[in-house]
Amino acid sequence: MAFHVDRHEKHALKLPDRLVAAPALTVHDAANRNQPRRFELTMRMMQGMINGRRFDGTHVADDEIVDLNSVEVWEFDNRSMLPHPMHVHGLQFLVLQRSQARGSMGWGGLDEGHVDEGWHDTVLVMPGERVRILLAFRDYSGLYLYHCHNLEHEDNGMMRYYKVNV
Ligand SMILES: [Cu+2]
Repeated sequence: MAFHVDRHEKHALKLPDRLVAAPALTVHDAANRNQPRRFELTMRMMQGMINGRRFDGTHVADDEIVDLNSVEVWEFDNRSMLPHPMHVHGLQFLVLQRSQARGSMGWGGLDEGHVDEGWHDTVLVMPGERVRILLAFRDYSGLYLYHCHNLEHEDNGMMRYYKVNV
């Protein structure tokens, strides 16, 4: 494809002096800060599972229902031999903590390259690792997906809905 530019356009766009303030959120806002909602990530014959379940349309299990206007800590526990970039729809979250529950399984050192500051919509959970995140379910109720963003894994079942209840 070739582009032929035949006129010059001016624009009056300007960056704002101040960006939107990020909403303050700390682990103390979470009612379950000492008992995270847990999600075990497992693989069996390349079939991905979250808490032993595979994708099941819009069906949500009891432990996949949260309350509107609540703040929660979730923990992804990777019990498989593969990394899982876990993506949560409908919001952005903070990464609180990583721990190597079952050793680094050979990837030790890579963890120093993880950038956990700031707002995320996806967090990489390495094999044997537990990662805790902080989520605020504000503004919107309804059904939202959460899943591994590795195409082979999400297409093989490692995707579920969670529900924000009014
Ligand atoms: Cu995965």
